[in-house]
Amino acid sequence: VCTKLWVVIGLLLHGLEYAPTRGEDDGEDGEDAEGEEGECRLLGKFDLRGYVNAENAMHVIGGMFPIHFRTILEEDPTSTPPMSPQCEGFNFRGYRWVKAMIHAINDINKRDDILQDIKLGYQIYDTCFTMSKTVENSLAFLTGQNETTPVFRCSSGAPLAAVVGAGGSTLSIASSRILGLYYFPQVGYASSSLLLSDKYQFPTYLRTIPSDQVQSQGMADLVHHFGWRWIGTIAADDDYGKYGVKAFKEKVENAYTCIAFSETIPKIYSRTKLLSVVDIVSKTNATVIVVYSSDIDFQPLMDELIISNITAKTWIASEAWVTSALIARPEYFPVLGGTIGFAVKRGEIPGLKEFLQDIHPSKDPDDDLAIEFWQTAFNCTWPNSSVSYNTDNRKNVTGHENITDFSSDQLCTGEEKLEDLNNTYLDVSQLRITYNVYKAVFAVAYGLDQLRLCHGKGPFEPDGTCASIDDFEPWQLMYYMKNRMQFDVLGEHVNINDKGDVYTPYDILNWQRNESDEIAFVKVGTFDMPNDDNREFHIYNESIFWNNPAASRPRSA
Ligand code: TCR
Repeated sequence: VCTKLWVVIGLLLHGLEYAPTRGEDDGEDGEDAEGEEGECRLLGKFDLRGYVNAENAMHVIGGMFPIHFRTILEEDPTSTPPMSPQCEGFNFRGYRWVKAMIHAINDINKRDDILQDIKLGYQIYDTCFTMSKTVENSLAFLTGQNETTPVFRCSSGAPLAAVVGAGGSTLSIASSRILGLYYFPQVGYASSSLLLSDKYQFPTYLRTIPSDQVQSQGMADLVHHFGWRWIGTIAADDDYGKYGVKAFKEKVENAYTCIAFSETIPKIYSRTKLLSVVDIVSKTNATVIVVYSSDIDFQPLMDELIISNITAKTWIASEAWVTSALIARPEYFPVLGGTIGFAVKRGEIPGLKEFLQDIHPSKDPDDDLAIEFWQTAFNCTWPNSSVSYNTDNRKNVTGHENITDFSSDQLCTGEEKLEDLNNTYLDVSQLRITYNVYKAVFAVAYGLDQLRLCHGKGPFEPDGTCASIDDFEPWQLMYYMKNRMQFDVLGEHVNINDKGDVYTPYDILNWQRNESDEIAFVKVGTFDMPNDDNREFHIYNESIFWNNPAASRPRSA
């Protein structure tokens, strides 16, 4: 059965779809809209990169991940029909998350205690860490269309059950506003902004990462524990940074503790703005600074802090950068050594390492991401591939320098060894968000399982029926997912409350240098908040490394 709704959404959310010029129903299948002259016109096209595998699947789970860091900004988008932007900057960590989702689905398909005889497929898209792609992805999920153009969701192929994603909070908020309209279940693995707990605005959003209420409370307890008086804060200019810092301030400020300064990191690169932040940091008397930001946004500021050689500060890291390979680099240690941060619970995922290693560009010539992975990781070009190599068009936008193209003349031989690679993709020692991805997929699977187990009398109107696993509506699955979901996965009990939130404990990590001069994340404490009224904060003072000349606990008076 087809509906007309999608056309309207397409129109509202500027130009990704066909829009009928006469505003009328244009037939049963939207497929041939382009041919039906006068009916529709082309406003643009979906251009989605990612992984789709729905073959033989009964249900499909959607996924959204930052596989690239950014889209390429076009200089003059109005001289040509709008095209969906291209992405660049391969993100090894995000790619690992994708693999974790696929691995979870494979695991579920192999088990017979959950969704026995039901095969799950996936449809995973790249958000490129941007709003426009995320909105585009969400529309593609709703309309059931990918890559090409039409408008309707028709009963062909396996229906999409739920969506896992979309990475950062600002992006999840954008997609959740669209998916929520149709009561479409969504499970987040990294978006921790407090805003997303509001079920009035985001009725169908659940997550496997705690809300930042918890983390901000932990940071405030940390500050009070050490008796620091003046604290600086730096936030990414998004719903994660701003609301995280807001909650932190509310919890930390008291008669004794004050905020020395509050700065934001611009979303669009601006050296002037970054330098003004550096200036404030260098002049302040506060020695303790909280940074609430993703690694991707924080890095440009880090580069400036290094250039200005700002040392003897103690940085408090939010979960998004505390174990990031982008930031935890030996070059940054003079500035960031001794950082104390909060990290969500770590987990082990059996078989993931092997699954990650099982990648080779010759396995599937259509797997563009595997080819791009290989090219970027080994700095070579895969023969006869059209996958562009890690170009960086950012300079072009500022208008001064030319496009930098890191294309390598060197051809990949295929003999390159993954074992030789010291790459975050293969590092399974700190599976935190990756672990959340795995749990998110299981949340969907358990929801489906609950729905399937309903026999005879069920919850649905008019007279208490069950939904059928062969043919249900997204809101029917939502019914099972929002009613305080509980399930066990990898030996852990996951408990999602009525706000869609989980409360899992945090590790408090401290950045130290190990024998081989790498950065080690040493666990120096834990923070647990099993519910809104209880909390436990433990820290082992003696094991902390303080990055100042006296190597002692700083006073921030
Ligand atoms: N919440 C952030 C995004 C984020 C993230 C991460 C991104 C978190 N942890 C780790 C990359 C890696 C926590 C948000 O926007 O809500």
